[in-house]
Amino acid sequence: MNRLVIGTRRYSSWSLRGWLAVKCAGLPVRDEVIALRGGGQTSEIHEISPNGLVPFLEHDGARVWESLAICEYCAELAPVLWPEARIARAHARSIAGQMHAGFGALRQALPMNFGRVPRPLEEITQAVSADVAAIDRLWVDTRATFGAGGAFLFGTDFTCADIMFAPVASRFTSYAIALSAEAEAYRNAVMTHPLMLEWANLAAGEPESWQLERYEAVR
Ligand SMILES: N[C@@H](CCC(=O)N[C@@H](CS)C(=O)NCC(=O)O)C(=O)O
Repeated sequence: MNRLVIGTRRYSSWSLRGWLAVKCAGLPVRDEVIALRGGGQTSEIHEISPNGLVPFLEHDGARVWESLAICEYCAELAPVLWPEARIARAHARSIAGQMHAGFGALRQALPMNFGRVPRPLEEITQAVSADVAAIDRLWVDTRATFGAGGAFLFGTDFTCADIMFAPVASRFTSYAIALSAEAEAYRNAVMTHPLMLEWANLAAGEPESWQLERYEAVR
């Protein structure tokens, strides 16, 4: 069975990463969407995915979980998903890993919500501001060093590094986060990537009954 199991598109940032990687690699897999209950309570996922979380990929006998592992799997089949040059590739892997492992304050306070009418949070903690500043700097520095000739972190190709940060671009949009001009341009490039527009469109078509108060009520 070839399938990518994902959660509610409106909220599931890790699913978005897996889905983008699979789409960029052109894997012929069917999307299976499970309505999330949040906080690891979606018991159906436990019967499918070894870590009890989405995304989960099955492709030609391979079973892959953890979004970064899915990115790596897709990049084996579509090497363009990492920059070709060794030093750029090392940087791309480092920042993708940093995103996968970090920026917890930002992820906690600004849950991804594709349906949120963009508006600022009532209050932003210092820890969140520090994450925003670090990501802004990281985007700007990466683009300045490796991004010449294109709109993405490593130029024209949309790599796994862009994929790992794509939900952050969505969060910065939904919560009207102020960025430097360069980071803002990059955020825009990500949000208008055709696959991001496709995801937004699919998210908008999800049943209203899938919406969760805990994410909708974020002030
Ligand atoms: N480290 C995992 C995180 C995956 C994760 O936390 N997925 C969330 C959805 S975004 C989930 O499955 N939640 C289960 C639930 O809400 O019940 C990855 O990179 O794939």
